[in-house]
Amino acid sequence: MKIVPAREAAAAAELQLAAERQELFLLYQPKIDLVTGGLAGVEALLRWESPAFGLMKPSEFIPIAERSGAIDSLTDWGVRQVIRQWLDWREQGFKINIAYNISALTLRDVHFPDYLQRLCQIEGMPCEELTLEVTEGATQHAIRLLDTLTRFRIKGMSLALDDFGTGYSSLLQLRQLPYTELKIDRCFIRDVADDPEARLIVRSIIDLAHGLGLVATAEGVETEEMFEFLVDLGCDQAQGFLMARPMRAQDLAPWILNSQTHWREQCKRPALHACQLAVA
Ligand code: G
Ligand code: MN
Repeated sequence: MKIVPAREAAAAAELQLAAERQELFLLYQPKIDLVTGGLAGVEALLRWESPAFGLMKPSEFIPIAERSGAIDSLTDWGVRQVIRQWLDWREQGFKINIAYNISALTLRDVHFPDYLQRLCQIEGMPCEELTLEVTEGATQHAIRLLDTLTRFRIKGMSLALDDFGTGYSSLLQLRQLPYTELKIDRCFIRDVADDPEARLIVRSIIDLAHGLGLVATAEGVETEEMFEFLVDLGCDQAQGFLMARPMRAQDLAPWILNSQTHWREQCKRPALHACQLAVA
């Protein structure tokens, strides 16, 4: 028998039932298009609040769900919820691309893309409106994932490589796997305004993304300064607390209506840091 710490075993048992007990919910965080200032899409972020464990962080409960097998029911709940949410926004007059974080374990199943496509077709959501986010750690065995990832692309879904720059086999994966978007990890973005070396790295990642025909998205954009540097560096999209914290679905439409003019203005601004960039 596998020995697991008591907390993990208890959490795993609870997780298996979390979906049917309605303890799961999704928060949505906007991604801004840095050329137009418009909404590029949202990332759906899974949250679990249980009576026994309170609000447990995804960084804790996702690995437990992966080890216990509960991840399948979480993923199934998550993608169904995303599809329902897309349709709901569509009814309200918004067409919003939704990105969902997919576990490495789910990606081992080459039939998952077909399943997801069928769900989309039954409900009436175009596959093009869906982005799957994959983390680098998850993609260590690039070749094994090629089949599944290619199937998503054939169906028209987009594929984002999440937290780029923190893994070790990222460059090989970029060459071998059919990603459409590269999300620059927030640890590089954090220092982009203060540290010329961080800026150089971010600029190189953006160039790399563009060279490979990928959209470059900055994660963890928390200050105006970071935002301005990213605009100047030619980054395509930005996501972070500066624009919005992850929010409940019902808060997104008001957020769009309140802030779209502001972000359009921000992106129109002249490049304030052009001189600094030249000497960096
Ligand atoms: O690995 P991934 O990019 O999917 O992680 C998303 C997580 O990052 C979410 O849980 C979200 O709350 C958090 N997050 C989003 N924007 C910011 C930000 O600007 N700063 C920090 N520190 N965390 C953020
Ligand atoms: Mn993500």
